[in-house]
Amino acid sequence: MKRRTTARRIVRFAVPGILLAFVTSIAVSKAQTAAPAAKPTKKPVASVTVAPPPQPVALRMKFQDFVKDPKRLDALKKAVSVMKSRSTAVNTTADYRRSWEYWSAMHGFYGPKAKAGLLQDAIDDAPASKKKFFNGLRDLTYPPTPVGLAAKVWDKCQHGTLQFLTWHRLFIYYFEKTLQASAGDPSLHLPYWDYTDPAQVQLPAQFAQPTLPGGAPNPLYDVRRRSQTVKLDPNATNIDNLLKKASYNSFGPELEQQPHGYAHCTVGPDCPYPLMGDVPVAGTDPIFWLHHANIDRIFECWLKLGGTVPASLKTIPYSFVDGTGTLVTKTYATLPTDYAYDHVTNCGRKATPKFTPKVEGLEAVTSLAQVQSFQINGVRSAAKLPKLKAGSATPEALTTSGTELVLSDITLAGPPGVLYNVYLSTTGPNPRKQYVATISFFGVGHHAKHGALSRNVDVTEALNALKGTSAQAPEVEVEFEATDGTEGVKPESLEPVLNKKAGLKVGKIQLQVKK
Ligand SMILES: [Cu+2]
Repeated sequence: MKRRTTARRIVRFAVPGILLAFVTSIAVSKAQTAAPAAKPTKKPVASVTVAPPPQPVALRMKFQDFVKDPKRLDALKKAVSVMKSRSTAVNTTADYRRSWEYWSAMHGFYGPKAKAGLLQDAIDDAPASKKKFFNGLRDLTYPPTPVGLAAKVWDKCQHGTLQFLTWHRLFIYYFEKTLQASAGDPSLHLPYWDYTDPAQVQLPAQFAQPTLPGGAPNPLYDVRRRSQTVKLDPNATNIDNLLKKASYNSFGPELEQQPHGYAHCTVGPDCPYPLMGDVPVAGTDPIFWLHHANIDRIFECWLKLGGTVPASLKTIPYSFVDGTGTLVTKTYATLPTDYAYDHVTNCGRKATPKFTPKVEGLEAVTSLAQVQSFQINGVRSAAKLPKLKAGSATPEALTTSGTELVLSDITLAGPPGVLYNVYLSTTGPNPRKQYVATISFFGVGHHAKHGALSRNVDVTEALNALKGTSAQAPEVEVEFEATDGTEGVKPESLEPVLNKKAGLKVGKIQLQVKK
């Protein structure tokens, strides 16, 4: 752990590669010259333990910086291409364990023994317009040998649990090892798609072209997306409020829902449909890995602000295969780190203050207003909240951090066919509204009887904006507007894709303030 921290600190002060190499070489040469200079002792010791020289740390870069060196992009393409070509290898070989299909299966798969069940059942459940997105997929079975290996590593993605961030950190680490081995380039590190930057919300062009300039198929391309020019909504990818969350138990699930789940469903073509919108096959789209590298980077940003991982999560063993196709088992605490992200400070659009980590459940919460059992019907619904409670908490709630909108026990009987933007708005003449969140349904599944999602969004700034110069707390509504995830979509335009039988219900809508 200590070495990791030191290495990252070096990176923070010496981001340019040459300077970094220079600093590292100084560190190494100091270590080498320090040994002979040590005072001779009268009693010679049998062996001297010399600390290993610091490992050079390579960067996981923003994609737009990564591509500035065409060699890096070529290495990524080569790795993906080699891994994809191994998907047809005999399934008992090390090559198959280093294949694209095998790595996607670690996240999830379809097949007789899969959590997701059979591919055909999912196709049968899908509306006609979504069936083509299953093209090219197949049911998988566990390779018979090495005995038990695949059962240890397949179908293991953690969604909807507190292990979401820790498991995926290890998952992309060993994926990166496989990329490096496949490209024959140990300097290759996963770039990340930083859609939190409003200038980078569009699917990177390098993933959108079916063929390479020479005419060969582009390994980064896949036809099974909402579109090849899909643009995330910059409102939905703003992580400023997310980064304020001071406890892991509220940060992790919120990050998982948004931007993580939101981006899955928007690249989609929708949830739960392949590739990105469907957990069992999401890892089949090359953009999945750059998306998850970004989620892991946001996690790192939050750790740098003061966030901490609960001790109980640090020692859970997870199994993967390494770059040679050999089983490896590690925990969050024992994961070796030979990379760093290029940007892990000032990750929000506005400066985010450092915080003291908090343990969820120990903070006193005051309810300001609540509505029980609200049905989201059609493309627009609004839940009028009772007048915000008078009392000492209210003015404080609207001016300091810690006012939250909690949407708990969100349930649904089937996929809604849309996502929902959530706004806080004033009522009466000249209503004003503020965007606060997007609800999406990644991981809810094809046979969802019960979604059991919940959201907890910091709305301090939104409420302040609605309050304006008024001394009074405004009366507010919570509005739900259907969206396909992209910016500026008219909810009414989504009537044709809306599933009227989705039965989407929010068990409780509550505005609350933490003291
Ligand atoms: Cu994901």
